[in-house]
Amino acid sequence: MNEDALDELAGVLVSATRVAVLTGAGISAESGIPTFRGAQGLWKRFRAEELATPEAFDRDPRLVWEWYDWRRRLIAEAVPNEGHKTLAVWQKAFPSFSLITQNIDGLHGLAGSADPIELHGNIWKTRCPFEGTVRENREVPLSELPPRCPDCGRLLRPHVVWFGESLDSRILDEAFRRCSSCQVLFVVGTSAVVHPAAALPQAAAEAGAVIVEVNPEPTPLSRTADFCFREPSGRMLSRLDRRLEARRRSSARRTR
Ligand code: BJW
Repeated sequence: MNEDALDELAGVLVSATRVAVLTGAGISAESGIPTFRGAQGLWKRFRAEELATPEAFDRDPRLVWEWYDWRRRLIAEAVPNEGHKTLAVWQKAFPSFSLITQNIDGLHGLAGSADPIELHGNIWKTRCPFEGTVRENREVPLSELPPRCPDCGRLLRPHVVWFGESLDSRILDEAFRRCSSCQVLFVVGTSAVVHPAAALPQAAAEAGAVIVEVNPEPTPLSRTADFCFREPSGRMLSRLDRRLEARRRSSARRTR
């Protein structure tokens, strides 16, 4: 399945020094976490505007927190898959490696990736909207719904980015910087429709990076990607890693 393309890509990677990866919900699908769009996606069962906007939270914070509490339970039972694990290994395999994720599930960190750039926040953190304090909270299920700030007693919110909210500008600038300076950008398991994250591959392409899409389904990015692998990311990334290792071993033998 696409063996020639896999080989060609391994050849590109063997001499690459700056590699970046943008991940989306699809990379966690093989860990049992539902994606947002598509036939089985969360947005088929739930309305985004009732759960993932600041207006929804102002209207009914309890409902929004119940939804996040349910998702925290699902995520707490999940473990990183081959895709997360391969990317954690790649952190040490390239002189410069950047992992940028739209996911809030924390599975990249659990797999061993150090400091992934989390564009949309993290479900295991709460934020006091009044004081701005961000705290880790791993309680499953939450004992208080909706939870309150231990300092000021007002309602806490999940530390995530909802529709209509701006992303943290320092985090977003860093993501654009990494994408604009990499040689190869992997775009893994994202429908590539949510902005501004969806603009990152464009920035990388304009700066001359090789764009690699890993997604069983086509996306708006597919037309411009240099490589498209239509398979689950856990399988594809571990296959590519084995191919890359084989290449590295054979070039090490040749230089001995
Ligand atoms: C597999 C697989 C396997 C399956 N292996 N793959 C410019 C143009 C148009 C609109 C806008 C724009 N700028 C801003 C907007 C508005 C909006 C937006 O982009 N809307 C679009 C939907 C049209 N953006 C915003 O509001 C952003 N804010 C912002 O820009 O502020 C300034 C501003 C505001 C308003 C107007 C203008 C400017 C904020 C976006 C925040 C997104 N938040 C969410 C929820 C986070 C918290 C939570 O999880 O509860 O983030 S929404 C949801 O979508 C979540 C995800 O991170 C994000 C992206 O989804 P993702 O990861 O791509 O998942 P899916 O499900 O879409 O795709 C999964 C893919 O995996 C599929 O393709 C499958 O095929 C694949 N797959 N199995 C590999 N095994």
